[in-house]
Amino acid sequence: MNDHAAVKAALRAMRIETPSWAYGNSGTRFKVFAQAGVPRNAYEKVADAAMVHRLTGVAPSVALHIPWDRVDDFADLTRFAADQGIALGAINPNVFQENDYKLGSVCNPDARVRRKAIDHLLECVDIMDVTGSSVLSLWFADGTNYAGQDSIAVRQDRLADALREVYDRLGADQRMLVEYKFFEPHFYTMDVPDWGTSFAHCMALGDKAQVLVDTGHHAPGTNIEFLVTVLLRFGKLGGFHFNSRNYADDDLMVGAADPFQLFRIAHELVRADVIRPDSGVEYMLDQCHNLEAKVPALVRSVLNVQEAVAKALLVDADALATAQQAGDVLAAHGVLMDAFATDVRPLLAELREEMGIDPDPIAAYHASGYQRKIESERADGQQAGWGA
Ligand code: PSV
Ligand code: MN
Ligand code: MN
Repeated sequence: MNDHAAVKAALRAMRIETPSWAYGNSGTRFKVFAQAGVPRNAYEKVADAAMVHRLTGVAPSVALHIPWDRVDDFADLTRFAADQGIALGAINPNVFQENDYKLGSVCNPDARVRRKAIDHLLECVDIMDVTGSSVLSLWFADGTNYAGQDSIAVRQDRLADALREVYDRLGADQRMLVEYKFFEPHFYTMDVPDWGTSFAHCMALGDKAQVLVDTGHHAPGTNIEFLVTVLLRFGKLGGFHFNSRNYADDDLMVGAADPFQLFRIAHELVRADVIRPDSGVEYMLDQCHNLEAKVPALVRSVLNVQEAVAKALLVDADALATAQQAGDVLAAHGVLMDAFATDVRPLLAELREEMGIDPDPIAAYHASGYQRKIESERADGQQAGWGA
């Protein structure tokens, strides 16, 4: 696309959801370095997410993790979010942090534990009914550590049964996105280790079940843009958890480790015309900020996604098709590299001015006094949820 007005219109319409847990304290199993000013509850996480939206103009919703973000009255939290100018987005059930889940949640050999896990998933659909969320984002830590520990086959049956029960409970405008992860916390098998397993279950379930691609959940060397393209082909790409990785599930800022990979993924998304907010593909971040300040890190992450998408929108599709058809390998590759090498920051700054926001959102954050305000108002902020 060479028409800058059309590129800006597409970028203006795009929606990127931030995760509530990224605003809380996080760290590694060695140490959590608490930061001043982090939210003490779900309301303050929503307030921070609203600040990211005010600064970027393209992050109008926040994903919740239950029970990390459990509140007494979700209708009240929904109203609070609306007053702040954002909506509550995907609901992420948590079936991995209780002793009962040691041997798994929906795949656990104990029927009582499976029931408990399924009931939590169903409860999360009840919450969606109140918050108006349309996405149930499922990730299962289930798996085994040793050969023979449990039956791989029977665990798949239990998984299918649980997914079916939850699927049947979904409302007309609700979907379940099934995330996969190739290892961790288990090291012999994960019950949903890859996009193929997720895809197969989603195909068996029906149209309201789709695959969630977390960019940090693949083996090194996996070609993510390839699998994204295949999922799109079958209408099974439900959305993303964006982050970046150098080694495993690092959860670093999206676009930090490998901006070229992000661009290559964005190219396939632009080609399939699914950047639009009504495309059915959800763009969500799933990150934690262990060293850097949280709010500006989320702003930076949103900008990184925008920059990758802007470059992808600038790919000369006609020139690319001509070169591909002619079998001109270098010319085709050159078309992509030209777009990737374009400095899109002036275009994005121009877009922000047109949107009535500061062209430099990070500088605007530092000038806003927001960090000073939250540091003085909030004592003893909440840990994101892991290893608390
Ligand atoms: C698991 O690694 C994951 O990617 C899932 O999306 C969880 O919901 C999230 O991280 C937070 O732990
Ligand atoms: Mn994830
Ligand atoms: Mn993860």
